[in-house]
Amino acid sequence: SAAPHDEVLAAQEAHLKGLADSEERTIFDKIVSKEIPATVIYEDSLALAFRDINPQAKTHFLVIPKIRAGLTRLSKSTEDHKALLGHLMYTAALVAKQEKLDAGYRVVVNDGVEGCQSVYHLHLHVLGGQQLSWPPG
Ligand code: D5M
Repeated sequence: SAAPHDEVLAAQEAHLKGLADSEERTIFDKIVSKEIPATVIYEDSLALAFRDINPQAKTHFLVIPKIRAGLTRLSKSTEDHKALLGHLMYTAALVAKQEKLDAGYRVVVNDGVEGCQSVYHLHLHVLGGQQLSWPPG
């Protein structure tokens, strides 16, 4: 149905009003706006998926919200973000299927300094296409 989708867009707009001017854009905003190129493998009104420039597995792509909406990092999420976060997780599964990762894959969110986050625009890493090991470092 369109309703949850409209809710997410409304929440994004509300966040943007308060946050757009107070936080710097990142390289991912420039990928969304096509100012810099990326290998985009999926796109809808809320989310974009593209291949990681520095792949850590045979298949490695990122899923991001097109509008950051205050989500510099997962730990900044609020109640208002819940529908968007669900959409991103579902999109990761959808694109993993598109990428034929039928034998399994890993979804990772790095948060902050100790999580080794380098780009402060929320993104889900999806890694697969090979046997992975556990735990990560
Ligand atoms: O991961 C940030 C990820 O973003 C890292 O795996 C590299 C990737 N990256 C950075 N710049 C680009 C461009 N231009 N295209 C594609 N992928 C990119 P983090 O979790 O923040 O450490």
